[in-house]
Amino acid sequence: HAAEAQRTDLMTITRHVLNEQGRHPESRGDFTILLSHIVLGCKFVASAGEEQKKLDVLSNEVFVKALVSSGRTISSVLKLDSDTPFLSAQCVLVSEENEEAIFVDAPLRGKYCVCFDPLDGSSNIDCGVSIGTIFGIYMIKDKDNVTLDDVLQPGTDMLAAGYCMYGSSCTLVLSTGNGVNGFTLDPSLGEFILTHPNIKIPNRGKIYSVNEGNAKNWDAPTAKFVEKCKYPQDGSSPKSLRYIGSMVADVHRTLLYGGIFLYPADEKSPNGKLRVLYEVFPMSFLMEKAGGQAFTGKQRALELVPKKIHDRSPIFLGSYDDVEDIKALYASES
Ligand code: AHM
Ligand code: MG
Repeated sequence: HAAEAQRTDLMTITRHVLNEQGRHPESRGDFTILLSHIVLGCKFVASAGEEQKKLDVLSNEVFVKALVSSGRTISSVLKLDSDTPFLSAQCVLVSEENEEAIFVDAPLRGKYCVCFDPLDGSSNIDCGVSIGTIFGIYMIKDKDNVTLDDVLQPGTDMLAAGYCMYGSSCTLVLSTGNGVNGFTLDPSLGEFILTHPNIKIPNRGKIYSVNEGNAKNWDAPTAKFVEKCKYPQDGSSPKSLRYIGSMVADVHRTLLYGGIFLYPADEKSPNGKLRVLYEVFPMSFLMEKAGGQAFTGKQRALELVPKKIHDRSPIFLGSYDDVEDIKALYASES
């Protein structure tokens, strides 16, 4: 009976977010509508694998349009009573695919900023390896004066973050600030259903994940860390190496199985490769909310304050104790 009850009591992503927002009744419909437009973009990408046009370009168009139009939906509510807290939709959009930030026209403006990578890992598209969408959501500071500073905020100010992985199944992982939950797309329902409630990353893992082809240019702490993964001196077993080269897939495995994902600085790219606003921050937010850590080699990743929307940063994220180890190596270096 219990199993039957569970099978018929479908916890969709919308229902889940509405429940979570229950504690903040003023933001209920608001955030949920914004998220449902992100979810629409994810469903589109999941179903558009056969398109002729470049999938990354197409994905970007779909997300921008879905997000801007969520503003239109809300603006009619806005006009009814501008004093209600239902000032929703997003104001500023930052996409990996757009050089400049997109400011949503004033009449459609709400209070959220969304930073996203519509299709990360796109070099993997043509061989069928998992790729994903990554997003982070902020609140604007002053509705009447929206500037780039609204997105150039430290990751600690993020309200919510998530990713959607297009793989053997389509999985959306989300945190709105308390805990991390995973939802799997049921294609026959067209709904994301809660399948991984309250994800916690193991405190230590058996896997490290890094592009070892860059080893000759690594700094000393990174080199020493990877050496220890292979030849541990404390009697523990060597770690396994897994590297897909698709951040969403590598981070997803790290979150579920534990371990550490590294995209360090190297001589050629002193800031690493990954982008702060829509790669490093959302993934760092999820890791911390799942009980792990995220470190840049200098500081807690979420405390970075980006200067430009496409800034990069080195990143080490994953199991709490594994990240402690790399922190110790950087500390002993300085
Ligand atoms: P992209 O935004 O151009 O797709 O690049 C980001 C991707 C990440 O998904 C992945 O972690 C990383 O690049 C892999 O880089 P590399 O091929 O240098 O190992
Ligand atoms: Mg990317």
